[in-house]
Amino acid sequence: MSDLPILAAETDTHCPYCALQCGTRLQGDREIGVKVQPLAGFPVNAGRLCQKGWTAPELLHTPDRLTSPLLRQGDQLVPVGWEQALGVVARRLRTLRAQHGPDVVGVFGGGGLTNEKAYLLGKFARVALGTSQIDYNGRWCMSSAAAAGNAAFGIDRGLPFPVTDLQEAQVVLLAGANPAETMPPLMQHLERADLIVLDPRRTPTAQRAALHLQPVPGTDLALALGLLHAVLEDGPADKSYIQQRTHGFPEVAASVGEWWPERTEQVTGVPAHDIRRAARLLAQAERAYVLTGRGVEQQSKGTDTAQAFINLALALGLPGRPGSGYGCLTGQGNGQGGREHGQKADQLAGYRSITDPEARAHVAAVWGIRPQELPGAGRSAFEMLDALGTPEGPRALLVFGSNPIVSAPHSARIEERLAALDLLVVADFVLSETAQAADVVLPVTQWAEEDGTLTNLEGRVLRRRALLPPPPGVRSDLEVIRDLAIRLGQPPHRFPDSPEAVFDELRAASAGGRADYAGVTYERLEAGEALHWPCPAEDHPGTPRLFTDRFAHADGRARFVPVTYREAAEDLSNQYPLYATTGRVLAQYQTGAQTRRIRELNDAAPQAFVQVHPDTAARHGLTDDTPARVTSARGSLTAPVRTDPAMRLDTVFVPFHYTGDGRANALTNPAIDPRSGMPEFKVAAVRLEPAEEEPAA
Ligand SMILES: Nc1nc2c(c(=O)[nH]1)N[C@H]1C(S)=C(S)[C@@H](COP(=O)(O)OP(=O)(O)OC[C@H]3O[C@@H](n4cnc5c(=O)[nH]c(N)nc54)[C@H](O)[C@@H]3O)O[C@H]1N2
Ligand SMILES: Nc1nc2c(c(=O)[nH]1)N[C@H]1C(S)=C(S)[C@@H](COP(=O)(O)OP(=O)(O)OC[C@H]3O[C@@H](n4cnc5c(=O)[nH]c(N)nc54)[C@H](O)[C@@H]3O)O[C@H]1N2
Ligand code: SF4
Ligand SMILES: [Mo]
Repeated sequence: MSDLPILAAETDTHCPYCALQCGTRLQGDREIGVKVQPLAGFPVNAGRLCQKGWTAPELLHTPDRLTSPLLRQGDQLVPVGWEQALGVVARRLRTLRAQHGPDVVGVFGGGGLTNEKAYLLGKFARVALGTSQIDYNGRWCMSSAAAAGNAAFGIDRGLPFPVTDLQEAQVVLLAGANPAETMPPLMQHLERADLIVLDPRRTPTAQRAALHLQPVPGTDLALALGLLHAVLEDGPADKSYIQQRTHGFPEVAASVGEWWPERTEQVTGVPAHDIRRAARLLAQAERAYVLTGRGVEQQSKGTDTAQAFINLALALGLPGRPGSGYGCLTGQGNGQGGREHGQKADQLAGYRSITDPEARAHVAAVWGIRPQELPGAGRSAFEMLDALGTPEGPRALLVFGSNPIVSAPHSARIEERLAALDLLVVADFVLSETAQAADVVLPVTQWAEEDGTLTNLEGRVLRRRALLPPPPGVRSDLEVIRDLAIRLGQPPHRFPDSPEAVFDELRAASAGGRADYAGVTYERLEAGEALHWPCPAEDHPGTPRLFTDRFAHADGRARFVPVTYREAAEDLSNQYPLYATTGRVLAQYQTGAQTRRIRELNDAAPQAFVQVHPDTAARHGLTDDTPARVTSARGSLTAPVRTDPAMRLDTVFVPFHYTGDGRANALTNPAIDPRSGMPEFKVAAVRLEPAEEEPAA
């Protein structure tokens, strides 16, 4: 036997993937294998897991697990020791910084990182590197709903209520979300409600709906304005709520005046009578929720669209009313916590603004530096990647927890920018497509090998616990960040690598901020307390439900924010006569870096496909399983056709989990939302044609 620490053969933790963070009990070890069960008594998944959760342990044994740092020599990545790898990185970073100043180094984080990692990465960027150039993949995920939520409520927590509250609802509007595939165990909480689903496709979620509205991709803002118009046709639902709890209703009511359902139908393709029916279902329900997902948010007007759905919810008097509310379904494992503690370009821990002098003074004091030493706000995710290797942009990039070669919009452009760098460093546990392009790859621990906390979609702080010791040769992200910081001249005490020590510092840094974790401790979490932030003191019970008495703006009221319709960034043309939209399937997660390595999942969803109406397919000389080429102004993909008579005639859908010929982001438009930095993942103009050759498997 080895001298590795002996760990419990049974551990309660959470799934490595999505923001539902289903509770799991793990049993076993590397020799006998690891088994997973849903954690009894954890109310979020209440005894269920999806196929990805059930098969997650296989990733712990993946044969191509990285266990040694890799260094580029020509076109090869060659195994080297940690000393050499970190020495090369530190030396090159120091030289570049001496030549070009601190902003020459960029950092790209991820919403799957634990709170501790996200916090320490943000501190590392600002303190050890002194760079303003840090952002993360959550910009492509939560940023539109976050910006709209902050404007309306003064705070951004995906769901301001526990998921189990949804069980009380009579009606739930799901705008651009497909939880039957993206969060299957959530569906049990929606069983009693009438669902209204807005989605151009008849998804498994839409199949369960009482009413399915199929808008033209990218027209949801008009649909939300039309729904509000229809609600107001019958008179606002709750005048006293609007008077006592909100500001700005008259302006918003006036702004939807021209959005008659008949006019909305012309723009969105959704029949006026369905718009009125949806409005009535919502207005007549005593308890209802409006929930948004990436379908409406991942647009170049995603923030205004989310804002319009919030305006609708406020006009119905939902936010803060028992058994009712507005929320956005957060995506990545730590999509919530990962957007609170400073890996965002404009942000410091505790959801503080990096441009607010008081916030800078508070965080600088916790970090033992002077506020003037903190850099200002940097570029948003796509803007930073787009600037790599240009005279103005970073010449080195450190990536922790993302695979942008597959996930970034307009991937050909991003590959070109990454290739123009002097130094690309990727920390990962598998050789992702982005790691394959790196100069240095650093092998790190994965979920069941590490401790930490994540914050799920309902703002509940959860403990990730290690079952297994990491394989030899592997370090945690925290250790890597600390090792690099020390090599860059930082005092060791400033970069602890014990998760609990980092969390205690995060608590202090977040204290008094919008996302206040000061009262959350490992001890309380170990004792099984359900702690939702804000939790400002150790004797504070946490806040499962926000907005019951007041919203987070200084005067306690929510804001109606008027928004105006605008079209998608790119219109259809003779050359590109169809809409392409993108999204997810049940059996793959994100860029597939993890789930394409799991046999059962890969068997279930082995490759990209082009989902299209059979008539549209036939018009282009295509039928089921024939290889199709989809081309936009930016690039093409090739994948087999999958016909679906419930598709809109003008729309094709491609999942974004695949690389090579089937990479959906070859097509996507990097036009970004001016309020949030969100790219237009959900609308591109394309043409469809038979592909000459068989697509690669
Ligand atoms: N299986 C699986 N589950 C996941 C993930 C995964 O990769 N795989 N990822 C996790 C993450 S990070 C996230 S962010 C969530 C995302 O969860 P969802 O938001 O549910 O996922 P998407 O499939 O991106 O988009 C939802 C739906 O939007 C529809 N849509 C496309 N264009 C439009 C449009 O213009 N308007 C409207 N109204 N709808 C449109 C798509 O057809 C799709 O069905 O899922 C999480 N869970
Ligand atoms: N066309 C299109 N593009 C999209 C979307 C879409 O709907 N359509 N959705 C967008 C959304 S919502 C999201 S969230 C992004 C996701 O985009 P990405 O974040 O790029 O996707 P992942 O596959 O989750 O990549 C995470 C990588 O980090 C590694 N990893 C996981 N955990 C850790 C960790 O703790 N530490 C380290 N160092 N590495 C880790 C994984 O192995 C993987 O290689 O994609 C976006 N891109
Ligand atoms: S729903 Fe999300 S958290 Fe739950 S098992 Fe599936 S992937 Fe894991
Ligand atoms: Mo996401």
